[in-house]
Amino acid sequence: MDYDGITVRKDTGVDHVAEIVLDRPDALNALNTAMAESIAEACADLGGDPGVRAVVLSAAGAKAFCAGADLKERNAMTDAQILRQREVFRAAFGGVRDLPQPTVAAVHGYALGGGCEFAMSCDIIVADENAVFGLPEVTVGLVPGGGGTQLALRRLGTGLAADLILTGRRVTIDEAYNIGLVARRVPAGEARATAIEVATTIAKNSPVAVKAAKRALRNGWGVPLDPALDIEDAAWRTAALSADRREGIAAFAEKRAPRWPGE
Ligand code: CO8
Repeated sequence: MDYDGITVRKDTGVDHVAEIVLDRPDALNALNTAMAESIAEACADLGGDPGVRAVVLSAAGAKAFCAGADLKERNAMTDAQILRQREVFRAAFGGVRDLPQPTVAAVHGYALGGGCEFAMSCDIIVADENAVFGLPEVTVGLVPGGGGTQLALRRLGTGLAADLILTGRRVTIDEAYNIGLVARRVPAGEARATAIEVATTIAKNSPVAVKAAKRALRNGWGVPLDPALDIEDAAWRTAALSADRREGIAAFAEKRAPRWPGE
């Protein structure tokens, strides 16, 4: 498929691991309309591909993961155009968030505004020592709109989410790691390789179980305990009644690697 502003790889060199690369390095991978359309299309394709078991979201260039929405493109837009663009952007962020397979963000350099929201839309964030996160939307008259207010609340809690979103301040890797925004902190230049490793580990597990566990993690947050445990129970039943579960236990008993049917 022809994509604009991103590169999509199904041949990462690792079985079952695909990669979406934000690929406008001259603009610090800022998100424009064409790129957002491409991200939504790529997610629809990868999400429906049974050969893909984990997706890495990485970025080209040395300086940034993504510097947010393309403010130059927006500068020339009317209100009506901005509203139309919003729907395209929502589809892009929703596409990443709603991928049924686990997603791993590989962050280096700036992850600001929409860039931070893309990272938070992934299940796991790997970031290098030079990563800088922030939700500076209020400094340009906006509110985070790629899921940022709600994802920050869920990941960080009300106090920290308010601090970051209302001040628009930047967060260096030390703080990002300490507050749990970043799951794995790695030396400069190693975020992508580590994210691929994480995705590789995930892709070796039962695809049915991994997707069901992701659904439970995502849908149980903020739900009272008893209905949340029902969500976990539904995930458990999906896995327990699957061919993957039968294969997983047989492989354990026969002391061999499982060959997942994926159903
Ligand atoms: N849009 C367009 N171009 C950008 C952007 C951007 N967001 N950020 C950087 N660039 C361009 C610069 O204009 C520059 O281009 P040129 O060389 O042609 O002038 C090039 O990238 C390099 O940037 P700088 O020279 O500025 O590099 P610095 O190292 O000096 O600074 C920064 C890097 C700190 C990242 C700085 O560029 C910056 O502050 N950028 C803007 C960051 C920002 O405010 N982002 C938030 C935007 S709002 C947003 O993301 C809302 C998303 C909502 C989406 C959800 C809708 C549903």
